[in-house]
Amino acid sequence: MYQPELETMSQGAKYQLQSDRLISLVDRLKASEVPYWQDKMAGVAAVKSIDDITKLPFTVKAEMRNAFPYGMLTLPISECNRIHASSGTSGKPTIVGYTRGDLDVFAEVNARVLGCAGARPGDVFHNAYGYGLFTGGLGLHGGAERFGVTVVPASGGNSAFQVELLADLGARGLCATPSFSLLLAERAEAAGLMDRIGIEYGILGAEPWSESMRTKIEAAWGIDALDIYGLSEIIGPGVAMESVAAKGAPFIFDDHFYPEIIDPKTGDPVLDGTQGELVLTTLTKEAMPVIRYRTGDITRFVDEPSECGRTFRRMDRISGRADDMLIIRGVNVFPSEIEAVVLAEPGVSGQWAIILDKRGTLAEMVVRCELATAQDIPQRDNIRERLEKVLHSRLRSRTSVLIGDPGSMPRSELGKAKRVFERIDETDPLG
Ligand code: DLL
Repeated sequence: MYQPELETMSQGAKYQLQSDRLISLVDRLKASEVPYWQDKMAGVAAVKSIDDITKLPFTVKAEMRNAFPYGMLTLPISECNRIHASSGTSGKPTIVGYTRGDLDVFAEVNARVLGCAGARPGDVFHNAYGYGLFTGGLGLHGGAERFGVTVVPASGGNSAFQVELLADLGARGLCATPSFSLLLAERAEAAGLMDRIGIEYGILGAEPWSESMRTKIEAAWGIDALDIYGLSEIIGPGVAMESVAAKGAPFIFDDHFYPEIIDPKTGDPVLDGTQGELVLTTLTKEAMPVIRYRTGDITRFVDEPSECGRTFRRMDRISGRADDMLIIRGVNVFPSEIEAVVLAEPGVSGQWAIILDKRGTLAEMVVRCELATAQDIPQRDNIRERLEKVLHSRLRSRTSVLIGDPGSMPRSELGKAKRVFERIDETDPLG
């Protein structure tokens, strides 16, 4: 554990720390002369404890876009040491500024991430998250240096070269998106390098993934595959992380990022254990704090103690973003739920996609995947029937499954995996 005293803090001490931090944050923001903060805090009373957080206003993504580029900074940009940006799908990205102190917290929480994964000082640690405006590469890089491992700043892409580096440099840890980690496993296998690669843990996130995907990644590499969660608007990676002893429910580092889960329609807190939208408040950010940021990510609290002794609040893995939820003939489903079904089949590989065929009046969903190996070819029809049956019972309507030959699905080397495609004419969106 990187910071045993902080990571196993008693609930009473945590409550006091969170309250003190929220009180000073609100006082600081109320005194700010920045127009965004004056508007935001107008009429907001001082808080007395963390329990008063529900009296504060929410923050939504659109406010960040409107404040482009520096409108939400509490300090002049000259007092920031770095900026990152979140990749917006439309329009301008969101710019996030970090002071020296913010970069310290960024490194600290990511050092905790390495501790959760079972890293040891002196490990060679292969970082395949993109370096640049994206927070993944530099965020884990800072955490890795702070923890005391030797970082290989591989960045994204170039999978054939990356597997050689993994073999030659002796990495014990890997961080990447789950989809890229699986692509690397495929490349390593094809290049005959598996025997020379000794990774033991993977720190995988930045995109939704399922337990079935975890099973595939762990089997392909023989590692512990662990879920890391984060978002640029809050800090980047290192908002939440699973530990080896507590797979299935990541710890939210709630001494820095205070979590709430609300009903996305009413904004009211949901009953503990019920799914809703994750809302986060940064308790310690200097340059660009956010209060009650509506992440759009859907999860629920998991209030179970963990064997590793960490006392952070825990959540379920993120099912997806509220905007990514599909409504198939009136049934709501997240792409990650489809993934869980498809990848539970040992005969299919980890590559899959959903095609929403919009050529007719009612959109049809087609699930596309591929066989894992040539030995699975005789099983193709059986696998298809099994998958269609399970999807039918989940979605209460018929779903077609198309299973291609091994290697027939397109693979992406960079960024986050795209899983949902629309088909509007005769062109196959998967090419
Ligand atoms: O993806 C930061 C990050 C880098 C996290 C490396 C983990 C590892 P953004 O590009 O701003 O930041 O995207 C944030 O990605 O709101 C979620 O919708 C999604 N996301 C991130 N991690 C997970 C995860 C980085 N473990 C957005 N599971 C978030 C599911 C995730 N979704």
